Amino acid sequence: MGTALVYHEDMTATRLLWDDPACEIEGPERLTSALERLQQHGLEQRCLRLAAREASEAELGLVHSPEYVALLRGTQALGTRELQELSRQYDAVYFHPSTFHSARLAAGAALQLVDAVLTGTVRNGLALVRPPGHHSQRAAANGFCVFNNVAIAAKHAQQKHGLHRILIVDWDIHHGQGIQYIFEDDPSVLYFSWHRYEHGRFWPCLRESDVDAVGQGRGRGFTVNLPWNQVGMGNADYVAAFLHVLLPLAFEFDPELVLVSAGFDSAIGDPEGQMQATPECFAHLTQLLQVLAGGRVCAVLEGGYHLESLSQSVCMVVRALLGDPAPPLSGPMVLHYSALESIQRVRAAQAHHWVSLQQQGLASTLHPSTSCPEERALPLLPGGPEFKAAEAQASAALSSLLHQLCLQPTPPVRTAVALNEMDAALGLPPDVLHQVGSAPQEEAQAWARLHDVLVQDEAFTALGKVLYLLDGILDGQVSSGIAATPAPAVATTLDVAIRYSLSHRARRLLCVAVGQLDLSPDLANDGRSLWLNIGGKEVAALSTSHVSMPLPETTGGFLSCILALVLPIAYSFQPDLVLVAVGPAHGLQDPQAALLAALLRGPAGGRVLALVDQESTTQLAGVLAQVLHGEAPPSLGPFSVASPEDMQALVRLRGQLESQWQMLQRLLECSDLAA
Ligand code: Q9C
Ligand code: ZN
Repeated sequence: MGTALVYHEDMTATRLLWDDPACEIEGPERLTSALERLQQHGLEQRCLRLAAREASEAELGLVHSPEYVALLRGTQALGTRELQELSRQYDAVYFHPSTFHSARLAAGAALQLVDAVLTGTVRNGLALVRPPGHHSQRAAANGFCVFNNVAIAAKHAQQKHGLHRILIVDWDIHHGQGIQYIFEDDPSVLYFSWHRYEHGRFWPCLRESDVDAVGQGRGRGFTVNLPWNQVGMGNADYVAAFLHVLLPLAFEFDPELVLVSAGFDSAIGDPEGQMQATPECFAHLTQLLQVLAGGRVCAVLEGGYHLESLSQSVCMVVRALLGDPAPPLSGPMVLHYSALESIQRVRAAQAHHWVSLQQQGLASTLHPSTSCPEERALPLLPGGPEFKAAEAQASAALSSLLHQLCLQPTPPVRTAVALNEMDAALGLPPDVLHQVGSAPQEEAQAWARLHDVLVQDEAFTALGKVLYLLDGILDGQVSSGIAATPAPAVATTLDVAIRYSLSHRARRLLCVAVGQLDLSPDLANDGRSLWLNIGGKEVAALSTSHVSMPLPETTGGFLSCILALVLPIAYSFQPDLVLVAVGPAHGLQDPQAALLAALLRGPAGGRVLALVDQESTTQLAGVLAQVLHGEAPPSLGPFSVASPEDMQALVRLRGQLESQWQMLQRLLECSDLAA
C-alpha cells in the first residue's frame, strides 16, 4: 500500500495578470518548486504518480451553485480588463483565462486522491494543487480560492463511497471559513481549523472563527476552531494543539477518512502566517494523523507562500506519508502562554460535546486569567532600516536552517526484527530486515556482569541480538527494531539495554515499560533516563524521572493516558531513543500496544526499540513491527469512557509533574510561567 501524488502541470498556467500586492504571492512557482524539491529528495519517485483530472460540473455542484459554476465557466473567454473587473467582486481573488481549467483540475485532483485511497489503490497521498480551496464558498471565490477542493472531496466521499464520518484537519494558517460554512450543520464531518486570529484583527477577521463557533443544529460540536491570538507559534504549540484538542476529539469521533487542508503558510518564514513551526513539524502532524482511520490520510495543498519553507514542508509530509520516520523536532518544546490560553478556551467551548474533554477536569480547572502582564510579547515586525538588517539576518538563518534539514540522512534500514523462529509467521513488509547478527556472547556477558545484572543463560543469545540491534539504531543504520527475550529476562535485558544505550551516544533515553517491570534504583536519578511504567502497581511520580501508573481499564482511559501524559512528557524530554518494553502479564491489548508504539516514533526521530517476551503472542510482535515500520495501527474498537479512578490517577500525576514538563503545563499563574 503506497502513497499517491496527484498533480497536473496545467495548474501552473494560472497567474496574476495585473498589479495587486494582496494576490501576487499566489503564483505558479509554488507548485513547481515543491515538485522540484520532491524530485530532488527522491520522494516523487517513491510515490504513485497520478495525473489530475478535471472535476465534472456535477461534482463541482456537490458544493457550489450552478450559477457560480456557470460564471466561472464564462471567465475562460474574458479579456484581462474584464477578469480584473470580476476579480474585484471578491475578497483577495484574481482570475486568469486558465482559472476555470486549473480550478477544475485542483478539485479533480482531490477527488482522484480520495478515490485512490478509498478503493485501496494506495494507503494515503498528497494532491499538489492550485488554486487552493478552503476559503471558497457555495457562490463565492475568496482568498485565492475558486472551488472548495477539500469540501468537494468530502461530499464525494460521502455520496460515492458511503462514508459516515470524515475528519477535515485544516492546518493552513488562515481560517477555512468556506469549509466551515459548508459543513456547519453536518455531524458527519468534523472540521478542525487553527488559524492566526489576533482577536479578530487578522484576515478574514470573522467573528465565527473564534472558539465559540462550534457548528449549528445537529452539527453542534463538529466545528472546532483554534484561533492563535499571537504570531510566532512554533512546534510545541502545534504538537500541543494536536495532543490536547484535535486527537482526543478525533479518536472519539473515529473517522473513516482524514482529509487535510494542507496549507504551509503556518510554517516558518511565511509572510502571511508569521509563525515559527519548522518543516519537520509537518512530518509529526502527519504522523499523528496517520494513527486515525486506518492511515487513510488525503492531504490537499492550500496556502504556503515562502517557496523554500513550503517545499521543505511538503517533502516532510510526503516522507511521513511514505512511512519514513519524522526527524526530531528542533528547538525547545515550550508552549507560548497565548497558545495555552487558546487551547484551553477551545477545550472549554467544546467540553459539552465531547466526553473525552469532560473527564480530565481540565476544561473546568483551567480558567484563563484575564490578563497576563508578563506575556512574552513576540517582536512584531517593525519598519525602518534596522528592520531590514534584522530581516536579512533572519532570512539567512532561515535558509541555513532549511538547508540543514535536507542534509539529515534517513537510516538505510527502517525496521529490523530479531524475533527468532517467530519471524517467518509474522507476514511483515518485504523491506523489514530480519536481523541475524548478534553481539558476541562475551560482550553481552561483560555488559551484564559489569552492572551486576543477573542474566539467565538462555537469555544471553537474546541479549546479544538486542545489543547488536541497539548498535544499528545508535549508529544510524537502522531506524527502529523489535526484539524478543525470554519472559523472566525482560526486565534484566531492558536494564542492560538502558545502560548500553546511555554509554553509546544516547544522551537521553525514554523507557516506556508496560506491565510489572521494576527499574534498578540507580538508573532512576541520573536525569538522562526517564522511566514511564504503565500497568505498574502504584500511581506515583516516584521521582522526577520515574512515573508509574496502573493500566487504564477502558480505551478512553488509555487514550487520555497516552495523549495527556505520555506524549507531552516524551515530546518535552526530547529523547535520542525510546525503549518500549512489554513485560509478562502486561494486560495491554494488541491494538493499544500498536498505538503506543506508533505514537512513540515521534519524540525520538523514529528511533524506537521494542522489547517483547518470547511467549507473548506472535500477533503482538507482528503488529509492533508493522507500526514501527510506518503502518497504521489497528482500530482500538468502540470508544469507551475512562473510569473515574483512571482519570483521577491521571489528574494526580499531571499535577505532580506539570511543573517539570513544559508540555504538560496548564494555565498557571503568570509568575509561575515566567519562572
Ligand atoms: N487585505 C490561502 O492561504 N489576504 N489564502 C488578504 C486582504 C488573503 C490566503 C488580505 C490571504 C488568502 C489559501
Ligand atoms: Zn492560508
